[in-house]
Amino acid sequence: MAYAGDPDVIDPDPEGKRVFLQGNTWLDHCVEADEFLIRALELIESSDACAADASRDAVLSGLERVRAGVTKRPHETLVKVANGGSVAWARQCADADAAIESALDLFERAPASFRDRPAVVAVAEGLHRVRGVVTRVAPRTTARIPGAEAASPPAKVARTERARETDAPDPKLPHLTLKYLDTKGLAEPARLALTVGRIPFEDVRVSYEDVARLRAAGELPFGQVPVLEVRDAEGSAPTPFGQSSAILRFVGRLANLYPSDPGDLRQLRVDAVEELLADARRAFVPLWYRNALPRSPTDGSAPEATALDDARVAAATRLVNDTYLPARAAQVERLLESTAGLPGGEAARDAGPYVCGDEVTVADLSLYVFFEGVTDAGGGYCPGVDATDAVERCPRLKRLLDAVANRPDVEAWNASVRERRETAKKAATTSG
Ligand SMILES: N[C@@H](CCC(=O)N[C@@H](CS)C(=O)NCC(=O)O)C(=O)O
Repeated sequence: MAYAGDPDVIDPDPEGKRVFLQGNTWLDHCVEADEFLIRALELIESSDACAADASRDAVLSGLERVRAGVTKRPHETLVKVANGGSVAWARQCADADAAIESALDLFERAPASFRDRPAVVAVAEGLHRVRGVVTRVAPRTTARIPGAEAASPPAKVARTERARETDAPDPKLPHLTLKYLDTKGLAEPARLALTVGRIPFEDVRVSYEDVARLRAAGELPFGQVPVLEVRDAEGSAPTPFGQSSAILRFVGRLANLYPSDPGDLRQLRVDAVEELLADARRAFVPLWYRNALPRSPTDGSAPEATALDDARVAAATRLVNDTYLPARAAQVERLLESTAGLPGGEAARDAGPYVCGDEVTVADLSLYVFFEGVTDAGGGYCPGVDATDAVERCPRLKRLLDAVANRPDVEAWNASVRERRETAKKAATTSG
């Protein structure tokens, strides 16, 4: 059967079995698909097993073509479809589909030692998904949905080095200003996610007096920091957004460090970590504020009626060190031992090192910030708290924390913050 009435074009879905996708959903799939293509390119380029295959170069250029024509600029291609370019578009998709098939064939022919590697299995599964959703379904995309023109795709910032080298910053990316105290605390995971994802942002450090001023000026939606101010690329007035977890998920999606595909069970792993850390932090309230309640969200004061005496603060500190934190560390270790929601199963879990196998996510950044703050590695997050021994008893957690700490982008970020502080200190000494 001819496709769209054109006898030259093969119908990519002759039996009409595949789903129609709404344009915006399709954009999301394209962004995800592009990520798999990047990983496939990197795998093939770096593997000795593929070097010997006669089709290698053709496969590489085929996959680059799929990226350039279909997945890297999905919004443009969607507009092409909407403008009536469906015949040429169908042809391009059929070509892209063939290129992906060649890549999968190359994997099939490779020795088992390569083919069975968890990373290869994951990429092959990803490429099957790209075929299933993007390159075969695309010609049937319902492109003329209201608002599809206005909806730009999520910023494409993949985590791989290749993507970072080849993708110029997206000019449509919003301008982001993240305001928080000059500590790691609740904003550091978001700062790290933006850094790892190479999303430009303004890192503004504020004092408690600044927080009070911002609160009085109505610039803190929930009366506290962190606050993320977002301006669109055209430079609109900034809109402030509060709550660290909401901010982290938002920037995590921008940075491609948060599994957000519908039905992707890894999201549950990532969110579970975030919630567990929020639970863990709640136990610090009596230690931070010497109070049963946290600071008042209306004026930042610590309520006198619920102030704690030294004996109670000491008892709370002991419980946190001896019971609460070791239990939280062990719970994270159990999550890292489990394969629930993890594509690639036990092999991916054991290869690790992250919550979602070999892909770093915001959950890993949060774990790193939290445990660095309560161990020898950094310390000082909460007075009197030390979970060094508890972490030592959790080998998978320890491996994860080391992996994040040793990432070159995280090391570079830490060094730049240290340098910024030293420069500020010197400036203060000179002027004082
Ligand atoms: N649930 C909020 C808690 C925010 C919060 O407790 N912020 C503290 C700093 S960690 C703050 O703004 N303290 C200053 C004040 O309350 O005056 C979040 O996760 O963002």
